[in-house]
Amino acid sequence: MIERYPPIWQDPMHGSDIRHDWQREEIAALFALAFNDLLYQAHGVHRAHHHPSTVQISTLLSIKTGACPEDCAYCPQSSHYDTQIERERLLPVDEVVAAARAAKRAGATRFCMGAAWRNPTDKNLNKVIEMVGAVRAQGLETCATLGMLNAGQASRLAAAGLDYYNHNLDTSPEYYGNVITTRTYRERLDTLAHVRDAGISVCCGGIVGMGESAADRTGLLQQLANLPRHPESVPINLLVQVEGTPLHGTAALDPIEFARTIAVARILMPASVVRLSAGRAQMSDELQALCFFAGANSIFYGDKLLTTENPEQHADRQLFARLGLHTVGEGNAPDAAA
Ligand code: SAM
Ligand code: DTB
Ligand code: SF4
Repeated sequence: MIERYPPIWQDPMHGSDIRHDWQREEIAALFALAFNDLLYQAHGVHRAHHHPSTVQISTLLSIKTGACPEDCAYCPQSSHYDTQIERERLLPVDEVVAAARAAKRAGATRFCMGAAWRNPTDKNLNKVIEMVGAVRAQGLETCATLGMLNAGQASRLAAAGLDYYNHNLDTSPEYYGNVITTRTYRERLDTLAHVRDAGISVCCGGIVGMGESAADRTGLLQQLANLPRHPESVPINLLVQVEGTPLHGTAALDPIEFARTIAVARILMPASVVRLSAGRAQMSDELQALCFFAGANSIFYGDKLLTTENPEQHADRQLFARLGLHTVGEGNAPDAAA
């Protein structure tokens, strides 16, 4: 097995290990490696493409919360389920700018605006475009996650200067129907193609711990790695179980399997930034440290994700200090040392 996967990071042509033809069997074989072999390989790939101790941090803001018409079985914001979410209409631009400023002061380099929409209306998009301009003016990278986009909407966001668009595949094509019935996998791929064609950087990943099989985790990573271009940013979310959602009560994923998922994502998409995304509040520091070693080099930073809890900023700063991790752009932010 090890012979089949030579240490590709030793290749001086780094670009040559970027592949888009990963077969399921190959990916399953990576998952099946002895843990130490897998982590060694993943960490080698990581070092060949990224600074090993630098982590990019993004801050999320829910700009429109709850009452979403989609039925994503994991999501507290779906109107199909009875959860304790306080609905909110689209936030005014000045509130978004205030949150972006605070995120920048705290050391974030990217600000990600999320809306509980199936897709934005053109009127809503005008508002988001205003927000993108105002957030950029604060000196932050911008990201938005607004649901499905058509080609025209993606072009408008690109023209507004949006840096990243987040749209996840969530799981394997085979498991997808168990989780979402109101939008197809094909529609997700179409949105991703529009975002890519518009010249916006793609942020695309998925969720594990939803009761999917190991084969489904393999299938998700295969879909991501075999996109025409790898997403620049790959968020790997661990399901945050929210009471009232159908997935509440799902058997927890083995943390070692989670670390394996990060490691395999790193090997398949060597140059992408892999984000250790939702679920960190439920993880031990040790698991997070393992994930950073396995190739994760980005997190969501700030005490809230969209509607659920994320670790406190000071806890993350302490963890970074204990691990000797530095953040992208560190030193530019007044509060970064706090
Ligand atoms: N409504 C838009 C959409 O779904 O494309 C944008 C916002 S949506 C909340 C963004 C992503 O958050 C989802 O695709 C899903 O991957 C992730 N997410 C939502 N709820 C989650 C949960 N409970 N645990 C982990 N990830 C979650
Ligand atoms: C992503 O992959 N994870 C983020 C972001 N993209 C938008 C969202 C996580 C949401 C977790 C549940 C919540 O806080 O509502
Ligand atoms: Fe709506 Fe997005 Fe939640 Fe699905 S994940 S219910 S589309 S907010």
